[in-house]
Amino acid sequence: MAHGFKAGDLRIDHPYATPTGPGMRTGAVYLRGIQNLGRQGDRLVGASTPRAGHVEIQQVRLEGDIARMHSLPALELPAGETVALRHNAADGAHLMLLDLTQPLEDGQRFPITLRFERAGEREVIVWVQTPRARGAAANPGAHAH
Ligand SMILES: [Cu+2]
Repeated sequence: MAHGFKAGDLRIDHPYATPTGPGMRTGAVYLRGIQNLGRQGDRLVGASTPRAGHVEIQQVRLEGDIARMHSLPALELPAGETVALRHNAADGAHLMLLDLTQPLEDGQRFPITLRFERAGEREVIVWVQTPRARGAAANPGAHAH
């Protein structure tokens, strides 16, 4: 099961989030992919959701053995390419939800508004789901910040 959205030339495939534990103040939203079918590049420049105080675009970078998250001003979406934001990518990007209003629970759905430089704003629905297989276990503590 998957869901998707359109915003101009962009195809936004399956926004999802992993459940958070009680008391956790941060969560992460991922996307199976953002495909840019246009002839010009676009950029994801921000996001907001009623479930969090604010949202940062973050990129994981490996520094030695340690995965650190860096805030990005924007995520490039080159023309003709698909950019994935997967929970199990070693160097992946994601949308970090800061100051969560309440824990993200398996099965919940909530809106997030994505802001693109060219395609404008688009509200999409995030599905909270426990990753299949060993996704979460393969990357323990990735969002312990
Ligand atoms: Cu993060």
